[in-house]
Amino acid sequence: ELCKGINGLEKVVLREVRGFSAEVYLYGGHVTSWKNEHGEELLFVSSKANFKPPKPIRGGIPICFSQFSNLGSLEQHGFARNRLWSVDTDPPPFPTTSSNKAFIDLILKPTEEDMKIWPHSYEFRLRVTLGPGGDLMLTSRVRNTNTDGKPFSFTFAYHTYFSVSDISEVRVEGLETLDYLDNLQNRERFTEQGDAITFESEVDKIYLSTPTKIAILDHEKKRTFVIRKDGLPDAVVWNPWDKKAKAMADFGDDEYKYMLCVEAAAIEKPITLKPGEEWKGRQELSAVPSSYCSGQ
Ligand code: TA6
Repeated sequence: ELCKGINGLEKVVLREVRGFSAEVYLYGGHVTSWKNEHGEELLFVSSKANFKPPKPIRGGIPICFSQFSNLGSLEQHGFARNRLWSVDTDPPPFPTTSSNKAFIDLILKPTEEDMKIWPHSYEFRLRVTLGPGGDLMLTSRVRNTNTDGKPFSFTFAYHTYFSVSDISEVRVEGLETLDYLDNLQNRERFTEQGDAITFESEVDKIYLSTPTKIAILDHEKKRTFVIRKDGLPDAVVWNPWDKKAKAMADFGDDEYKYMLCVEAAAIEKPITLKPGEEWKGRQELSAVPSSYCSGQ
């Protein structure tokens, strides 16, 4: 249901029959909570997050559109996460629990102001769905509605912050041996080594042409997050570690220990749409018990 969240910002709460829940703020179209049937929060939101426009919310699933990072002339990660979205009245305006799926449709279109910084007409529809087993699905549809015949290009990421019990006990599987651009080394291209990724220091890598399925194993919780994605060939892995954590005002000094960003993205090859064309990018998150023991 639609209700008031932090600082009076409107949010939609989705509930699933077995007790899973999710929350998405109209500000930023920003998912800030995904809880399992035990009420355990699966996403990370910083205790120092700003829920105050125009600052983006630190955590959850920021929508990076129409520009990832500083790959262009717009503000960092583009404007979508700093805009007020609306409930999309075209499809059913409120969560419809057909076959115990709860979902909400949000929409973002440019204002006159927006057109000054990114001179394109578009319709960005975001559907957030809580599936029968508690899976969280985000589907983005971007349509070029330019009437001047102009195509446009954009880069995109679901900047997902997963909650982990201890970053030094986390492994990521599915990105082995892939090429990546290392943001800590002038985005130069390297090739990942052959086994699962583990974390002992700051990581900021854009993996290219990644598989549709990526797993994040949390040893202590004996839990694996699985990301399944479509239309999003790349994947960013980011942990700020201690120095960068201290440098972020909206992030606790030791919070890097309890989060990991793995971001389904389209970065290396920007998406280009002609007027009338639509792009779809989808990620489906699930949290499953895993018997992973560290060092396996
Ligand atoms: O996705 C990784 C990254 O691009 C990092 O370089 C870091 O800047 C992070 O995003 C957070 O960006 P933000 O603008 O949300 O502080």
